[in-house]
Amino acid sequence: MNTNSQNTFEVNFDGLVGPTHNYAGLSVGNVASLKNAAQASNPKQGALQGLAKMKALSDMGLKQAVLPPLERPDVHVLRQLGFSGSDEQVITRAAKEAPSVFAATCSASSMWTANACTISPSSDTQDRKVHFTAANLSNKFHRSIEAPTTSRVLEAIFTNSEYFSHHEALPMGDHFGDEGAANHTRFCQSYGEQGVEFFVFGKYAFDNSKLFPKKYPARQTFEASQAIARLHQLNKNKTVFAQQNPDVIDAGVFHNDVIAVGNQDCLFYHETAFLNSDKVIDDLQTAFGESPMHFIKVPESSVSIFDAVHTYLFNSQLVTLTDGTMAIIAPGECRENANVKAYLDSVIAGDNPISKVEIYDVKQSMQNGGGPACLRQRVVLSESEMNASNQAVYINDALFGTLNNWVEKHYRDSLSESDLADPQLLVESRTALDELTQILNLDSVYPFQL
Ligand code: SUG
Repeated sequence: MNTNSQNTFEVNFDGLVGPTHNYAGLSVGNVASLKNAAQASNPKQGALQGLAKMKALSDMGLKQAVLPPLERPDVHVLRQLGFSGSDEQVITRAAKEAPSVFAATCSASSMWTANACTISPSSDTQDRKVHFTAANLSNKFHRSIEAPTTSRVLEAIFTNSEYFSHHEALPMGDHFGDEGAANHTRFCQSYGEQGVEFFVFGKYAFDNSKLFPKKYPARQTFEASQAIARLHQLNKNKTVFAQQNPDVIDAGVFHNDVIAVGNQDCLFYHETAFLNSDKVIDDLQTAFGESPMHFIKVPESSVSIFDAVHTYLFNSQLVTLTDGTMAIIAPGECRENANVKAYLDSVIAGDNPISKVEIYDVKQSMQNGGGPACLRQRVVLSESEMNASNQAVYINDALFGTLNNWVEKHYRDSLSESDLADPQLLVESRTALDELTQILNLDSVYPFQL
């Protein structure tokens, strides 16, 4: 339990890109995923790109940790679906008889740890514990199979029940579709103080009279967001719910973190992000209290929704640097678009807390619709909570070196659809993950280890 006013940090837990990272076009509503379907991927490059970003943030003096990939192909799920025999036979049969189902069980989508869960820091919760709810990700089959192992991983890192409280994923199904922190932002004065938790949802599941997107699915429901707030024992006056603008979902904004990002007292967002935008901003300021928040509203005339979706400007990380100013950690695509680049230059020059922009190449992930912010889960931890967590996952020079070598040793540098059915890929992945559980001191978290 966090009881005193000790140092409190935001720690970014980035997902390691998994050995089966591939482009299977699995995410309707996610423009990049569909556009790059069937391209060959480079899992090794993807993992190294992610690690380089982690190292860079750690070198900036920020707290950085890593979450492991999940076991793929998911033979356990394929068995549930009626494929039988040895593991090798299960894979071969599934690939032949139900190639689309098989591809879904091979996705390395757990790399986008923003979707892994929703976390509320102890300064926001009534029992003063850090609360975790694994996301059910029920809108996409390939992601709906992530939660059980994600929960085991979170429990292996945040084990001490004196500090940490874990909740099961919400019930499966569209009504309680929950995409984790991709639709959750926390505002605060300093990380250790009670903050405002901001939940953005795509539709009301139990009220068809309300607006909802017409072309693409709304993955997060109001009712799911409310359930998380209840489970995490949040103070009602410090919790704000807002509906995403259905039109932007239909333009490819499948999560709120594709159109808005917040940190401490600052919200950087596109003017079309929310329904009833003015009220949303008022609600946030009221919950935040007297001290004025910084609302950086980006007009369509400066950056169009199209450019926002294609460059992932808002899927940047907004982080507080050691000097107290903020930096935008943006994907390489933002530098390649003249409008977006010019806008970013103007943000740095403007009257706001953002002092610099750092660009990282995470193209392997971007081609599946995952930018810098998708790749990380933010965990606000006090010193004693950090000390009570598994120390082996925190990035330092030694772990960075070990993980780079581990990737070089186990990962392929090209993967196409037909490679996924190669039983040797399963053997390689399991060998890699077995070694990783030792590196990260995780015990047995994967189905093949249980
Ligand atoms: O859920 N892409 C992921 C991208 C998740 C991005 N996360 C956040 N915005 N927080 C998704 O749509 C594509 C997989 C494929 O097509 O192979 C995929 O799952």
